[in-house]
Amino acid sequence: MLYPIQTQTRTLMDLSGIWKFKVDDNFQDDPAKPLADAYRVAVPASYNDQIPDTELRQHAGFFNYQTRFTVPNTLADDRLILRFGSVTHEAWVYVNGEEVAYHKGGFTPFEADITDQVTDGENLLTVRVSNLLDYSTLPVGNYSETTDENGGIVRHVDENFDFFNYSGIHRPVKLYSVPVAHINDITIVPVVDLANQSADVKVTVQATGDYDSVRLTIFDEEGQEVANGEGAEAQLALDQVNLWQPLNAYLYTLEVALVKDGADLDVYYEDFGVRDIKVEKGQFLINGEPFYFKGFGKHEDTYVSGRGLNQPYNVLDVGLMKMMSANSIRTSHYPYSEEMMRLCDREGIVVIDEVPAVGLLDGFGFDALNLEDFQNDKTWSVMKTHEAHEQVLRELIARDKNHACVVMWSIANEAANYAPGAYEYFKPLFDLSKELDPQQRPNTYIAIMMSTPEHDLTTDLVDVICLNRYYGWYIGTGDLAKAETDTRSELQAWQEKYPEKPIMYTEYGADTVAGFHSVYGEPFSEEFQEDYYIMNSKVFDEINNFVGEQLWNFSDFQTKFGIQRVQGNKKGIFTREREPKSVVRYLTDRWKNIPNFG
Ligand code: GCB
Repeated sequence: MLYPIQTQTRTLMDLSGIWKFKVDDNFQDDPAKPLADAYRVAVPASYNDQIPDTELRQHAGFFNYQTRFTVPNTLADDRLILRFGSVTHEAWVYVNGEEVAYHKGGFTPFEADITDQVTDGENLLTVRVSNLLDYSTLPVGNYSETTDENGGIVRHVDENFDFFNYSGIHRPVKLYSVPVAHINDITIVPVVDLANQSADVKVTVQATGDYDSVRLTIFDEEGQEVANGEGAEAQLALDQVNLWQPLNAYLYTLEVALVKDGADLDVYYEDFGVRDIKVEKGQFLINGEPFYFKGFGKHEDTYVSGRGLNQPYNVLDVGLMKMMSANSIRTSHYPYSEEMMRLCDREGIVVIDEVPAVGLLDGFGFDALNLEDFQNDKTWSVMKTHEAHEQVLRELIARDKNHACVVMWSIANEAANYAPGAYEYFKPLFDLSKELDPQQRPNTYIAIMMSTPEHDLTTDLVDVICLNRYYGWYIGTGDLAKAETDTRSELQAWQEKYPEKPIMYTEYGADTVAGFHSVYGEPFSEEFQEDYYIMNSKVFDEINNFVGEQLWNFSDFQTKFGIQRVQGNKKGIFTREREPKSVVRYLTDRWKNIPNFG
């Protein structure tokens, strides 16, 4: 799916703004009529933190959003496409009362051709949204219903994960025009010849309508033409190629034109980077060199916007990462906005791209011991997520396949990979990822603490062993000496059992309340957080196949209520406002001295 842009043949209109918003649990509002008694909220953003009403913020159920738009009559000969960057988690879209789109899954884009529904003058756009989650959705939620005093249904979602269930129209709503003959999709696969500093760029174009030919032109960053070709399937050669490198990005632009009788019917521009990714002999190679991941698990989480697109925060976050010599993120625990992915391409931030497969555990909680009855774990008989899982993988790869920044797909975060049935559940998904990804990137899942070398049943599937570990925090809280021994012996065991597989940490951290200090280095203090990271770093440096450290979390973030959470998760090394905790200085010094390669 192409990102919506304006070109000489396409007009792009942004429907962001203040929309009407109203709870409608009993489906009483008519999508063809103006919403009465509605709140007003900004779109895109989560609705939750925009209205100071506790019940509404926590509400589980159905909502209606509504706005109006008009279409310039200069576009009368074109097709009109309405596109949502994401609506969390389920959406029904109506134009002038007629349903034009339905989409389930809160983190990927969808669109509809609304040419036939649009009228002259004002059009009414109504979006019905549900934020309900259950054992068939991703992420996974525990769903239940009770009745109120009038016999009405009251819905409840208890999240099977550790982030607030922000919802609403989270990403931009765009209306764009395309000519009748137009480009639908472009796939770019750069095949690099490192020795000769050249690349063959394989291009596939999908288009609709009546056209004679497809013209392809590649421009460098100075706007100079460096290659051209013709056809819906073509291979273009680049000499003296400028590689896309971590923190040193270089992007080419591919211009695709559909041509008829010598005239350009439709034109689209897709930026891409040329780089080579391989996993070999315990190393993660980018452009032939062993890469070391330094960075973060994150969330899309900011004040007021909630999980909604917040570009200034994205820009600041990337700036702070660069300030610390970090080079990578994981899009924990769902696909991030297309705008963030484009920014990472531009800034050279390496991305592990994750589907929203989080909560695949029967019995989520902070007491890891609850999950240790491996044989009787029922996760894979009670989960009904298979269909949703295939869909999110298809949609993520379709959306992100051309991004240079994406170096690996993460097929789940902290699932019950140790429980009977895990292999049977995951094997088809790993196969599907290989089938779908034109660039054949490595695949992984992110392993929870109970997935040890002894108990994990699915490690054979992954290219890189990615571990979330909380020794000294959830296990042996405060005892860093024991944590060090445990960390070392587990990492050594992984390395012994899988000598060919690279190993990295994708989470490790300790809740830290900014401004709490302790001469004893007690848990929750800034001193403890620093000691904890110093201990982990020391062990990492002893392990040969250890290819990276992505800590948890970049910044404090909002969660559901719980006695382990003080207005959210405080494992950020930055606060939610992005003020640094003391450990930022330690990590900056460390990361400045660890090269990206080597
Ligand atoms: C994890 C989860 C993450 C939580 C984190 C924590 O393992 O992957 O979503 O926020 O632990 O802080 O407990």
